[in-house]
Amino acid sequence: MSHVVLTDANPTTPVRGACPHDCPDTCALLTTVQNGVAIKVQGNPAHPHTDGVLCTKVSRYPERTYHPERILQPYKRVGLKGAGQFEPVSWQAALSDIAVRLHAIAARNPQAILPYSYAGTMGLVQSESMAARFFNQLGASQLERTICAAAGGEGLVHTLGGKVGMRVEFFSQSKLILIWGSNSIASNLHFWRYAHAAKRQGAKLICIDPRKSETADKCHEHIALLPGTDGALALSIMQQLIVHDWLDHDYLTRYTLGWEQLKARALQWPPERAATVCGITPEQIQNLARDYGACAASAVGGAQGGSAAIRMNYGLQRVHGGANAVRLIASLPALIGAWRHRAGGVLLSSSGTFPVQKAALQRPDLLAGRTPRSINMVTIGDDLLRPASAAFGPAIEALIVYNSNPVAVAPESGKVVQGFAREDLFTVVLEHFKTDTADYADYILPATTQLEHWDVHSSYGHTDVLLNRPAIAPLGQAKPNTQIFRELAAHMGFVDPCFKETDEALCRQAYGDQVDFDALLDQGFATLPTPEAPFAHGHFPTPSGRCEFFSQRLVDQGFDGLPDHVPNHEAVATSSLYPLAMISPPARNFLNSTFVNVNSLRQSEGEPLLEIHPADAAARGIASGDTVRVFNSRGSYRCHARVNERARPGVVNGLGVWWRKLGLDGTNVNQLTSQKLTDLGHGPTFYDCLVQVERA
Ligand SMILES: Nc1nc2c(c(=O)[nH]1)N[C@H]1C(S)=C(S)[C@@H](COP(=O)(O)OP(=O)(O)OC[C@H]3O[C@@H](n4cnc5c(=O)[nH]c(N)nc54)[C@H](O)[C@@H]3O)O[C@H]1N2
Ligand SMILES: Nc1nc2c(c(=O)[nH]1)N[C@H]1C(S)=C(S)[C@@H](COP(=O)(O)OP(=O)(O)OC[C@H]3O[C@@H](n4cnc5c(=O)[nH]c(N)nc54)[C@H](O)[C@@H]3O)O[C@H]1N2
Ligand SMILES: [Mo]
Repeated sequence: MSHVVLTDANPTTPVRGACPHDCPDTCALLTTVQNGVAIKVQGNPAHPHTDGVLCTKVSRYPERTYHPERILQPYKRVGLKGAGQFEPVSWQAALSDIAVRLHAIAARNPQAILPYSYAGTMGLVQSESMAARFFNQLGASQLERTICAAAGGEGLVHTLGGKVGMRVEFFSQSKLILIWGSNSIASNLHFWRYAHAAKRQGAKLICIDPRKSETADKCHEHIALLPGTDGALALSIMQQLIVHDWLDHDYLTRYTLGWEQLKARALQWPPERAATVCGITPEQIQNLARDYGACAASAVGGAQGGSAAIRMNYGLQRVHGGANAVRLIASLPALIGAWRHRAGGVLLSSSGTFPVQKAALQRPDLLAGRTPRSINMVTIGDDLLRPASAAFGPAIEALIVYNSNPVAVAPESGKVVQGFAREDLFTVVLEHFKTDTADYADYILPATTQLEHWDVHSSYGHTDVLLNRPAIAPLGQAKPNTQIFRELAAHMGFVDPCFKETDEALCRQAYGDQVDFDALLDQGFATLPTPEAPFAHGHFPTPSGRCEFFSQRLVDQGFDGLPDHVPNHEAVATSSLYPLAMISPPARNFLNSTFVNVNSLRQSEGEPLLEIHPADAAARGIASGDTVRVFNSRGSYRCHARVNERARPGVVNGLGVWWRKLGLDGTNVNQLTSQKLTDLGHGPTFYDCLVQVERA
């Protein structure tokens, strides 16, 4: 293999890597190493999507890696659960004790053991390879990994046939771009660069978001609808396209399924009705539909039409009707034939494009016929508190957490904390830092960062595979997740040879012969061969091969076959006690709860804030800087108010996701969010949450 071993002999050759964070951009990194120390991380200029540019957060990656509070050796709890008191132990002592504890539980019922992980690293190897093998061999409960994208993913699968869509680079050629439920400048910067290029060439940009985000500031128009009303807006756009005949009839006939039924439903949504639901004006809907319809084949009098593109992001599907809203929005391009152009269509996620060899990495065959139950990560609060029952199975007795910080990020943290605080729960946390979750561990095991291990990546915002080489040796006694599970497997007596495979071997297995691994080794990235306009002639990966407005698969599962507007569980104006809707979108300088402890980034964000509209603030005697109490039936949270028009009337924005222990009273916004689920996909409803606010 053509390893570029980075030693002091070639101190100036940067090491090629990949950003591991949960972000659509999956950037190619170049790390400069001197004397074995990573001194700088930059974007790789050779990778077209990264284009040499990183976000502020990731350019601080060395500051995070060499943070004085990095966990660099195993720790064992000495104080009460959650008190955060630990003493150092050796790896040998930690792993043998953990193995003894897990053995004892597994002997009664392995399903009492639950892995809890998400996307702290998106790398295919450090997320679900050795760890998945370990838990499959054990026969532990499976985790339903739903906390981010489950509803939207289902919406795409039942409309387009998969997590597929436009190629992101072609947004630079679009004439109209709807940025829908996405604060791209904060959360998808490298998409924004394409949108901005289109803007410079005269494209119109429209942002659809309850919050006047940094991205809304830079668009030509901003439609500040109420949270969870996107489905109603999409239906009303359709109604307008129909009544004005801004349609591509040829595309509808050839390449879609269920048009007559969808048409009948959409006609029930004139702008006046939708405007009331969405909290906007009928004119805003008419104008939006006119701009979109102007790109239809019939509107421009030819078969081609103009190129209208939609960039959705997951912000709009964290509500009860999230999947239905995504179904409706993903249907729009077919109405006007936008897919005929490479610069038209919709993109929510590209992850379905990647030929990941999941079974090779995760080895479900190790289950050997056992079918353990699945636990939804969104309801971890309730599930940790559930006793054994016939329906639930055994109570959860052990929790192994890696790549996730559930005490901060899971909804209804009051319950989550109560669960983690159980003295009879055995908890192991693999981490870089003493997070809110690590505070509740019995053992904290030190994990390596992306600069210290191998990995291979797909992306959900572009279609390139990236390789990550280690730039530096593991710090202290830290080990890659894979190595920790390899060693734990040995302590458990697991003898399958797959527990001996190296990280480099796993990197090769991730794509098997679907991707030229030597090219990856040479260049650091490889572009998947995908068509420029994937659905110009239908070929949707649905059962019918058409864009499915109507889904027989959903009917078979007992759902409505057609998408509809599904109101929030907690819709505005349905509670006199809690009259305000709260959304909690990401803060620009954090990545979920990652980076909150990096001083330079925390200083940029300041402190946990609640944005509130001047009218809502005045009605409560609240001024900017006041400490406020935000509360509902699930809990109460204190922070400072920022009175401004980033918040629309009736909606407050609690930017997330802060570490609880760095907040004013040791809580964060998730003290208020609920464990209620989405319409499809069992996803979370973080942005479907009513609250009241008062001066504290
Ligand atoms: N800087 C930064 N980047 C990130 C993240 C981060 O935490 N910080 N998180 C990453 C993760 S985990 C993901 S999943 C991706 C995508 O992450 P997303 O969370 O989808 O990120 P945003 O693009 O910020 O989109 C959220 C936007 O949706 C808006 N929104 C909230 N409710 C609604 C609604 O009901 N309708 C509509 N139309 N809009 C709504 C919010 O106000 C916000 O501006 O980004 C990733 N990128
Ligand atoms: N209120 C509210 N809550 C939210 C959201 C919101 O918008 N509002 N967003 C939701 C979304 S979209 C998501 S995706 C989830 C995200 O939730 P999580 O996936 O839990 O994301 P993070 O909070 O970033 O925590 C990841 C942790 O993994 C650790 N880590 C990183 N790399 C490694 C590694 O290689 N090994 C090990 N062992 N650990 C590692 C990091 O140090 C970090 O503490 O949060 C959700 N929660
Ligand atoms: Mo996410």
